[in-house]
Amino acid sequence: MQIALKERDFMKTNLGRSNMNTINIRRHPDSGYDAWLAFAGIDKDGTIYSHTLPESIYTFGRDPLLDTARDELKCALKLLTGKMPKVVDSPAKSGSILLEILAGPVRTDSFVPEEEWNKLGSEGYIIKYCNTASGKNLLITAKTGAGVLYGVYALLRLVQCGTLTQDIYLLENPVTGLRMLNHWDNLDGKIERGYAGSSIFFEDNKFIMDLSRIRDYARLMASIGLNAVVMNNVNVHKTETNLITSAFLPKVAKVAEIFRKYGIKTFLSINYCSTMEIGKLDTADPLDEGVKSWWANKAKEIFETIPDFGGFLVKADSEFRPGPFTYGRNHAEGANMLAAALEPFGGLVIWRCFVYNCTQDWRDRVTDRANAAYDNFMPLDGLFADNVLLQIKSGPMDFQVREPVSPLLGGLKKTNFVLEFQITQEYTGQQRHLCYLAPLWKDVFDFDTYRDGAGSTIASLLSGAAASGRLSGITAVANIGNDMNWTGHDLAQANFYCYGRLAWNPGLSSEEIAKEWVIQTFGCNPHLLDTITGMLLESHHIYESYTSPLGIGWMVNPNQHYGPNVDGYEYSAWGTYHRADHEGLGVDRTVAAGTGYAGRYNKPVSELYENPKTCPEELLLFFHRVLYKQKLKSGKTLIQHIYDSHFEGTGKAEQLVIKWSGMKDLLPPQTFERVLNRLAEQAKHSKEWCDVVNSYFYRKSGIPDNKGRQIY
Ligand code: GCW
Repeated sequence: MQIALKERDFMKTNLGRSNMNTINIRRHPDSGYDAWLAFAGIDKDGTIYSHTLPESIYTFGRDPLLDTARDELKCALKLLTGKMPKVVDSPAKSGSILLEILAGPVRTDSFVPEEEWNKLGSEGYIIKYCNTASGKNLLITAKTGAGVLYGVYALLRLVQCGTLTQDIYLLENPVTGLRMLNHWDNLDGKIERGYAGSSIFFEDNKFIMDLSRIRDYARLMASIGLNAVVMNNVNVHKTETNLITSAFLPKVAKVAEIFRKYGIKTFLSINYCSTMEIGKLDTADPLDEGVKSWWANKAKEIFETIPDFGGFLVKADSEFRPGPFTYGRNHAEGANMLAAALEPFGGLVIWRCFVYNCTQDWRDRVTDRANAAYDNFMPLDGLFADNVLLQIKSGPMDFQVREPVSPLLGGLKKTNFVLEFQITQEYTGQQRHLCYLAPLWKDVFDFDTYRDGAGSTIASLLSGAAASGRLSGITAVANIGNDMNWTGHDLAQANFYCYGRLAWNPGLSSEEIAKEWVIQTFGCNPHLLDTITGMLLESHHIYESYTSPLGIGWMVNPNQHYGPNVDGYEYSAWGTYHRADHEGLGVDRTVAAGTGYAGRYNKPVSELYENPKTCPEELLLFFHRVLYKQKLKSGKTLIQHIYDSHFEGTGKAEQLVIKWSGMKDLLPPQTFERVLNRLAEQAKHSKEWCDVVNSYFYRKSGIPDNKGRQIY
């Protein structure tokens, strides 16, 4: 089977290859539905890469996930090459792909020596060629069916990216055991902070009848290594509280069955007050015996219906959700009570740390929302049960375009944690603006917390936990909905994709992930590859430069969080202030004179942030109050930096439209139009941001732009 990768004619390949695979993938040419799993096919001319792939598949071992892996491979190879591979019952001849589960390196004919096998984790895989008595075969070995499945997707990625060579050797393990997506979906079908249509799980207070879309979603998740899902919103309202009752559990089980086929565990968000709302108790006190036994029985009922149920995600005592505080109990007491109920069945409690005072007086300059998660949870370090993980947002505020990394992540030493990102672009343009989030997330993974001395990056804390047998994880709020292309903005699929790739391996670069995604989604035309990759890589910086400056955040319209409103949250109760006046802006979070937040970090990070001279400039206004006339490292004054970055940002947003327009002939027409429309809206809207922010600060400061550009 000759693979030749080349500049693709998308219309031809997509339209020409429908309906011909065993797992019956729906084909929606030019709709974006197939995302990076289009396997759009490979034409004969214009080869930039060529490789001969085995034509048959042989499996060794028994596991439902091995069957999934084989079917995925068959289907993808058929789509890529036009030729259906044979499934054979022995690897007698050369030219097979061997998919094997190797429970132990004991087989005498094993192609994986013991020391290699020992390096494999439970979800890892090895891809290599091996010489059998009868010839050369391509091997994917893992300890589990899940490992083989991830190996198959990795192989397909290599094939498409042109990096599968005859001497390929790839041994990969994920950095952490729990790689999750959180959906903020409500049973009525609405998605809190969703920008791509309605829920794929629920509508009209019921489960959606047609589950095929969930299956296709599970494929997308598994293909990038994700293995856990929470299908309902962390804000668990009245109807959703019933998801753990017999009215809904059988349906949850049906969905869990679909996810299970792709190695994905199902979790539910629960209402902390369930004992009162659906039980008949008059308390939710975690130390009450009645409450404990209610949850123990509930856990039993759930696991009887879904034996591999993952556990509960809990938002408690946060943004008006109930929690243990009502009963004078702390978060450890609340979480441990649930953990005890789930423990006999292997279930987990994932307890969110997004706990802060959302009824703050804006006049109060002592209370600082940035301190809240740290101050609430650090005193409890070491008090949580082994099956509890604290879910910590990546920054101390709330998924702003720029924030420091949460000091709680590098503070806790004796508590399991899950790092939380937000893929859905609540504060980063709501999937109407292009904002590729990999660079932002890379900064988080690479951040050195100094928890155990230099080199204690977030990525290493995660891998260290995994190596020492402790639970750890990464999660993110999903950006998908029932829009045909999943994410509204076609290019926002790159955020879904890069999230999974980074949750598997945070060491990948933003650029290599972007390239992988572009090739698999749009093909490998060099101009297209360079241009789209370039657009993705510059997009976060562009968005940041025309929105809120130097880490201060917010400045958005209240509630919906789209569009500029500099004072939108300035006189509100949510604890998110920029404190601008006629002389300057920024929040003093130093230990010496401010809210003391900088001191929550380990040394030397705390010292770095404490001092405005060493504080990274992109976070300057987060940590310090700065006068408009003060000079930055660039030699510009703060006010001139604000003007310049906003004008530059909006100019670059206009360039994105031009860059995209130049690829009209290389892209499928509807995809081209959809993205063009979004980019045009972004360009227009970036000007709104630019003019509102610049005018605001011009009016506050009275200092004109030294380039004399129009400010209102
Ligand atoms: O940023 C806020 C969002 C809420 C969300 C909350 C959270 C689900 O605006 O919509 O609630 O974060 O993370 O719990």
